[in-house]
Amino acid sequence: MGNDKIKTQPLAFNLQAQGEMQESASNFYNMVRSRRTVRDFSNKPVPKEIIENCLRAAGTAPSGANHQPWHFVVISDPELKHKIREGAEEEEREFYESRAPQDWLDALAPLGTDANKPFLEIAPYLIVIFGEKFSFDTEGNKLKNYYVSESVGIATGILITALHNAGLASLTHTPAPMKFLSELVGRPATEKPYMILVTGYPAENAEVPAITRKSLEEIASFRGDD
Ligand code: IYR
Repeated sequence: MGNDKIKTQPLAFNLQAQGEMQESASNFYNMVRSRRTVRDFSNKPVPKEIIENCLRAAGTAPSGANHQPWHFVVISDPELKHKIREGAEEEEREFYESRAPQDWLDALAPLGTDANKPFLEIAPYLIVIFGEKFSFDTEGNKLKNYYVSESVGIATGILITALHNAGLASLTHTPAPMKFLSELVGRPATEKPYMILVTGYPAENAEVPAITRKSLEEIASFRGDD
């Protein structure tokens, strides 16, 4: 079980000419740089097929030992969204009123966030993302997963990018603790809630904080002569 070396096949690699590579890199940067986290959503419906394809994209992420330790629960049911909002706001009230240290509250002040999360009911879809601490093989044996948070983080990054590319806005929402989500959406204790990705169209005239991104020089260092 599980010890056979996997068969290999030729890599299907799209080798691009240098000019084409430069254009690809620049086009992709221009596409992702226009993404902004949105907190003000429209209730305009989104075709489910778009979400499905974005999830397929997320599912291509690399993962520890290729165990693909993620699960996405896509919620459009108004009643369930209402319950998630109630659960999240309860946690958030505690966070903002007592749990958060002052430095954290100060860091959040420019974003203007508070314990009210109306977007959890307004946005057409809440994607609740879980990391699987264990998987099961085809015979039902428990398999330990590796680098779960890294793997789920990469998959979530691809999902956020895929949604943006498809013309949708998203918001990473992490009420803490998130245990209430497992019970509400009926996932087993072997899975840890990772975050809620709220998605849909932005509200008309939605505003976002006027923030900037660090420059390349600030985020990267190069060692070498080239
Ligand atoms: N989870 C809280 C607080 C919060 C924390 C961080 I770090 C943010 O970047 C934004 C919010 C909330 O959702 O309000």
